[in-house]
Amino acid sequence: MNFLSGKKILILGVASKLSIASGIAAAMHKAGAELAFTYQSEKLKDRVTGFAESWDSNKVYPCDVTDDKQISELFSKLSDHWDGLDGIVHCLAFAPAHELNGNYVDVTTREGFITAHEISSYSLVALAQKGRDLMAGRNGSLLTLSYLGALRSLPNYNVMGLAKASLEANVRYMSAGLGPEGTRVNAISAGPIKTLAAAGIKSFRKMLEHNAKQTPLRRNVTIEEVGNAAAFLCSDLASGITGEVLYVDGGFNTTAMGTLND
Ligand code: NAD
Ligand code: 0WE
Repeated sequence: MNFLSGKKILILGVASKLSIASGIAAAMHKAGAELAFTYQSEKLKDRVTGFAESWDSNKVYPCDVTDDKQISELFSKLSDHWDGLDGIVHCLAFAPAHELNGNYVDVTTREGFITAHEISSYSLVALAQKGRDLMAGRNGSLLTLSYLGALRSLPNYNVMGLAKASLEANVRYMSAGLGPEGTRVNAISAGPIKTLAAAGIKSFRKMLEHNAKQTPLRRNVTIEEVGNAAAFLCSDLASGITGEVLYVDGGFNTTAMGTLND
């Protein structure tokens, strides 16, 4: 099904084959999209270049989202090869590790708060600003990844929850700002998945087990499932959807009281 054929899409956040961004790239490639990628630091360059090749792409650029110059240069290099851009997939987040372990009120610092919000939320509008001209008038689409911790408190997610709340508000304000020129902005709120970003988190395995047991589908979701929803949201099949947060979490967010009858 080539429902993304002719679409040019930029994906940020591939770090390993387990990355949610990799699941999205695979699904979009399968749907016929032309892809470009970024890497955060030189040590990821060769790895991301290899992944890009496997999805028939030779477009791989550096972009640490804390650096305005790298964001500007990304779109200027992209525009040397592409006359337009149909999608940006923002699949990245960061908070200092020590703020993702312990009582939120004990462990939160001004610096960690600022870092988490800058990398995980501000970067979405920064990318949209610099990519705007390339995307305008093409019914383009921006997509980001969120988590239920934006709305509910849960152990250890801490300042990342605030950053995801900001990110989801960013999606709504950006959809209002970019809607008039035809650009849609959405988020997927994914259930927990074992990726590199999850590997460093204390008791993540326990959380995955608990989550699977308490979810309507009785299992955790996969990067393939997130990828398929992402491909849909960035396609013309989703042309009426903007400002939305779509849950790909096996139904977890819709329940309370867990699974008493099991
Ligand atoms: P991952 O470790 O594979 O990806 C995180 C990416 O963020 C990496 O590619 C890393 O290079 C990038 N990154 C961090 N700081 C950056 C910076 N300053 N500039 C550019 N890139 C930077 O982990 P993942 O789980 O695939 O995370 C992708 C997104 O999915 C994140 O927004 C995360 O919050 C979200 N998410 C993850 C889960 C989960 O359980 N894994 C669930 C819901 C949402
Ligand atoms: O958004 C995330 C994780 C994002 C993340 C992960 C790290 C680990 C390494 C942001 N910053 C860092 N910083 C590091 O130094 N998720 C949705 C996955 C996740 O992380 C958790 C979770 C879940 C789910 C942390 C605590 C509790 C639950």
